[in-house]
Amino acid sequence: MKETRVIEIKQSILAENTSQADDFRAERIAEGTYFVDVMASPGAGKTTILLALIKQLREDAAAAGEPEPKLAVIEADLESDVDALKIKEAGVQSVELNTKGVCHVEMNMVRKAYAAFGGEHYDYMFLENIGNLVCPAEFDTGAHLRVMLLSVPEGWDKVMKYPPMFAVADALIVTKCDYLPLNPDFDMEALKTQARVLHPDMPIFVTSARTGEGMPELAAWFREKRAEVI
Ligand SMILES: Nc1nc2c(ncn2[C@@H]2O[C@H](COP(=O)(O)OP(=O)(O)OP(=O)(O)O)[C@@H](O)[C@H]2O)c(=O)[nH]1
Ligand SMILES: [Mg+2]
Repeated sequence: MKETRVIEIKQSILAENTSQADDFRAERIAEGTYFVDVMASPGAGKTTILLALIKQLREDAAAAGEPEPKLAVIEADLESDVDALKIKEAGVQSVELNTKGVCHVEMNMVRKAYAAFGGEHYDYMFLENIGNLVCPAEFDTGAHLRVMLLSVPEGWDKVMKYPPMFAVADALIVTKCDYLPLNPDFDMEALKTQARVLHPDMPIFVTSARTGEGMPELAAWFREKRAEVI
């Protein structure tokens, strides 16, 4: 009988991706671009919270007498350019990254999307990752910060069911909290307890892009995290 050879492809692909991600992080720090990966399930409110955050960052800068922050967004989707157009309408540079069915974003994709900005430097560059609660966890996107959204209509128990995504996140952002009165089953305390099993110090923001609740605190936290490295 012939010998069987087992080749560990997955590990080497992930290791190569992580090494490219480390290079990308360092390059962006050197040019002053803080890169944030926004992850969540489809429809959790990624694009809407990015729009609310853009507004908040601009308002805060104006209130502090600072120049308007330079912002850019990479919009990753399986297909279409709907979200990139929404971001463009807000006057922010955006690139649509169509993965053509691939359920996560890898470094070669991030590089191509970033190159499409033509060498511009930004105060903040955001990635709206593919709407998916499983696959993006495994692929480092070169971001300095990864945040995980969970919307109130999805239910509070997702941390237990999809732990890898929450485990790689630096913060949990509960979205659509204006739906809380309509969803009495949503147990915020149980959600926080579960999140802190994975990350004892996990920052948790309770937000509504619709009402603006939690947006000033979230924007302030992004500024703080950026200031730690840039
Ligand atoms: N009530 C309420 N609705 C929201 C809020 N944020 C988003 N929505 C709505 O939720 C739906 C999905 O929001 P999106 O921002 O498109 O969600 P997404 O995660 O970007 O979706 P995909 O890119 O398709 O994965 C839209 O109808 C939004 O108007 C919120 O804070 N409150
Ligand atoms: Mg979207």
